[in-house]
Amino acid sequence: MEHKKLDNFPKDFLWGSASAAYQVEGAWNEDGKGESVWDEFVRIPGKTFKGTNGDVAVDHYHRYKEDVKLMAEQGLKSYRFSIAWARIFPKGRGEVNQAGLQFYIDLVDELIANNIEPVVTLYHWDLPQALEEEYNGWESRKVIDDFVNYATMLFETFRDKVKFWVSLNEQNIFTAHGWLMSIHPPGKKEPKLFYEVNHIANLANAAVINKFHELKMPGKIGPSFAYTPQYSLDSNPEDVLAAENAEEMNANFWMDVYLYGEYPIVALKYLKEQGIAPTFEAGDAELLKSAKPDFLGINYYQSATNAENPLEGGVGAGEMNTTGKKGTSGESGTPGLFKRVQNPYVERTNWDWEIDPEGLRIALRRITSRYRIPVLITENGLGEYDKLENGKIHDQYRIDYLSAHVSAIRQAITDGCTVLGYCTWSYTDLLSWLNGYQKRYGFVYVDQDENQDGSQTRYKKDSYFWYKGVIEANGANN
Ligand code: BGP
Repeated sequence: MEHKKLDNFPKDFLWGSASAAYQVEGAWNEDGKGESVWDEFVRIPGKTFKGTNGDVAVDHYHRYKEDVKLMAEQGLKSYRFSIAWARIFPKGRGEVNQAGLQFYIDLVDELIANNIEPVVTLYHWDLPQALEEEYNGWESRKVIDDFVNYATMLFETFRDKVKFWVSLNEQNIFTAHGWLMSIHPPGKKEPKLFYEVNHIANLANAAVINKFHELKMPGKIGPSFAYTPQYSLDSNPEDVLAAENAEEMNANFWMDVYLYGEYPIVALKYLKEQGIAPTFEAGDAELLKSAKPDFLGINYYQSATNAENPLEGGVGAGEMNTTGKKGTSGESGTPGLFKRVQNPYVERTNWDWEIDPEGLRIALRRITSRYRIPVLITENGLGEYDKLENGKIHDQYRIDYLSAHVSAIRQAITDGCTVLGYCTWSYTDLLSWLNGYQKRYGFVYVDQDENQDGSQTRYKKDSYFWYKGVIEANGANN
């Protein structure tokens, strides 16, 4: 669809940027914080790039004022960050750790004092280790009450200050990486359990959204879904069907539950045939149906292209590129459903992520057509090597990437999509879960590396100044 004239971004559009507690805070055992599953997992040899961990990260816990000052100077309108559950409840529930809570009260106050809208993620993967030990965390339905209890505490604390809440960050990623691919905690490869865990996470998400609405919280809540729109390699009907399979299993399987309260028919039938469908207990269907998110958060990095993958002899799970050596990711797929192939029309990053701004427009369009819900883009960005030279970082490649995505959002808005805001990933450079510090995303460079002994000095990249201009012009100059 081509437009003669583009709509403007809405006046109150949230030009933002994002982070997650484990990736920026450091201070992993300070002020009474309990351990999280990530604090444990990173200590297993071979799990992360060069054994990096978030013990110190980029020291945001101690430098948050400096970071907020940088945001304010840039004119940032919103900052999305997550709260570490184990700072609030070191054992997952029970006594509140006031010192931990105070950190977030101070951060929120600092943001508000600088006219930056806080967007709070309740859960960005750092489950208290105590709950893992007590009942295997997300594998038990007990986690639902504990999650609601933790969230309620935060709702009450921040009722008048925080208007945007993200319930779960990338449920599809933390469950798949944790229980299918064994690359996130708890490091399992058990398909049946994966679908059970994911179902429990769906219930927890629904319960928290309902709680938010029951409490008549002034604001909006929704999950953040890692949406990778699926394409067909070509018009071969077998490949088109493979792309449909991928969209059903990798996208609708989550978004339908969030927004319709039901799993998609085809996906559920398939899982039943395989004997790995989630178990429904009394009340589950009603709970899922009753919860209505106010917006859908999406984290968009790339699209995926699919071809037919035969049941006999087809491609299975592949290796991810966590080294930054282009071309090292293997083929991957599910025999009988789809296999992911390279898109011949788009470039890839050094980590083999496909660069496809149009895919963001397609994502927004599909969501708008299927669900008619406003979208908050909660993550989008380019992970690349950056070079610090005489205090400067000339990251034109990042500007190109972000600029093309901003244009795609404007096109989508003109198409009729409601987009509340755009949070880039990430604000400062930070620890990439599996890729250490060499894969950088920030507007602000941080002197930190895999030896984890950097000075932590912050430097503004060229992209910092570019985004400042975009915000000033409310996207009109992009
Ligand atoms: C998303 C996560 C973020 C962040 C980002 C970049 O999946 O929500 O926490 O890590 O991806 O991914 P990576 O660090 O693997 O490059």
